[in-house]
Amino acid sequence: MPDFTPWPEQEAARYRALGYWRGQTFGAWLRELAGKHGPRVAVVAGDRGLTYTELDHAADRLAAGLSGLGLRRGDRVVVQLPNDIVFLEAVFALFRLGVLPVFALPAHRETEIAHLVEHSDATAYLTTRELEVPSKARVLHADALPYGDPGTQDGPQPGDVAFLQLSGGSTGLPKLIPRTHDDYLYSVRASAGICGLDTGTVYLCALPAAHNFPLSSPGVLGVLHAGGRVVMAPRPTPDVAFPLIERERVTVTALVPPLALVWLRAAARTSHDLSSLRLLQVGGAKLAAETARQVRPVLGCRLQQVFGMAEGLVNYTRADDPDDIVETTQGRPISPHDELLVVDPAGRPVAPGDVGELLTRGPYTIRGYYRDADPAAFTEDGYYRTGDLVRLTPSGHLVVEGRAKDLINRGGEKVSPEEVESHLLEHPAVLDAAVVEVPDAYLGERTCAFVVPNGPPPSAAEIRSFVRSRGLAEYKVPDRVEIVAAFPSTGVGKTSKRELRAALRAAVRGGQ
Ligand code: J2J
Repeated sequence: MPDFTPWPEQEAARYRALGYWRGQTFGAWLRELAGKHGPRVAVVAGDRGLTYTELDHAADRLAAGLSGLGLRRGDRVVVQLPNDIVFLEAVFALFRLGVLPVFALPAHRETEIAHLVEHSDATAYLTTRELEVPSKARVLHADALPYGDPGTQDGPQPGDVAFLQLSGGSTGLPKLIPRTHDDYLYSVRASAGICGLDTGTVYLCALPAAHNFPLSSPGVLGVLHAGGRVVMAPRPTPDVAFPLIERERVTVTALVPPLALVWLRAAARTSHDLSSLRLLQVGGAKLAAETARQVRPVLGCRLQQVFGMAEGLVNYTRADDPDDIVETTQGRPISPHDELLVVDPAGRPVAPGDVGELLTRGPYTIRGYYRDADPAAFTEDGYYRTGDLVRLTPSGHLVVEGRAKDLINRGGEKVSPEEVESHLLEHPAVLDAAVVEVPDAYLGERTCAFVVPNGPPPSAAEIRSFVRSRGLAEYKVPDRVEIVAAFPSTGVGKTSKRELRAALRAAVRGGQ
């Protein structure tokens, strides 16, 4: 079983010839950045900061220390760290060794971490004492990492997988996404260019740094590419973020739509000086046009919509797009070599402007998941089936209209109904379970678990605390629980989620 599905040689050759894949690893890239921007501050967290030179040296010394612990090229390490300097030190140290970070989120708990450790055969779990959950893996604590004397290690190749990112996953458990040095660096460089980053950029990393959006769109890595400064925010809420914007004169940040709403409300009555902000990126879930239109008047900065996915394809609205496009579309692809198809359920292209499922392939979109999990997510000719329903405007911009996949987007946090259902079915009083989304003004969508009891019905609180006790991230705990006698079924006897959603909408309208 190959760990990773390579691009066909012909495509790879083309991406190299185009200068997209430059044959550079992350380790070499950081060395080059240190050469160009050495004394500039690369990252700030709390009252600590590191220059580019210091970050480069820290990565070398930590790589040596980790090598001393026996970590070797090709190994996997689950990394679960808060937004802090150690995140960058650890990730670059692992990159230098050719050890693959598996990017867990701070919200993950023991069930998710156990799955990541097992599925990636991880040799270690690198985390902080605050975030650590019980695990069978060897634990490396962020406050006790070994820094050694740099030696020469047998590093990775640019075409190797650099790390494993997590999929939003419509199947039960998150799938792992293998991204190579070559392909990811291309998306980072191109994103930094599109977003106009330079040495004057000060980026507030408010979302969890390991997520693909704040990591690479253009995110932390894009800012380093431009010689700018990353400011790590321990939390994304205005009480933490606004003072940091004022203190560090932050120019760019990235948020999910619910946070953008919270910021807009708080900014209208803040005493903090937010005037340094030039650009607010919003992505991860659909941004309402009404919210989009408030960004400039309230925050005094430009808006950029970002529609991306850890599997690859990222779309941005551009600085020179008319306001209407920025407010009502989710942008257009990074690369002229991103290939997009909008297809009907039979896989045939829809008429221009019609809604269909988005398929994509290109220079930074994977051709298969780690160890070929879920091959059906790719077409025979290598397109990734995004599961997103979109339409293309005459200007070539994408508008996200819905989903073809069974996934709930809870304000940018992705919840797989199948995963939550599998836990609900473990409850002794549950005969059957179905999880669907409920429209929500703040999060866009919340989750509702419909439960058929097999005896005296359990209470909603009982169901929720049961899911929590299974060691799942809090955002997966159903927001609402409905006990029903039976499920409506489709013609073929499957539970009709469509009817459950309709019942919920009727209940919401009825004020229940
Ligand atoms: C509607 N749906 C969106 C948007 C993502 C940049 C930005 C976001 C992600 C991300 C990312 C959306 N409007 N603006 O990786 O680099 C939904 C789609 C998509 C899924 C991917 C990046 N932006 N989505 O959100 O891997 O359904 O990546 O397929 O977490 O989020 O989720 P994820």
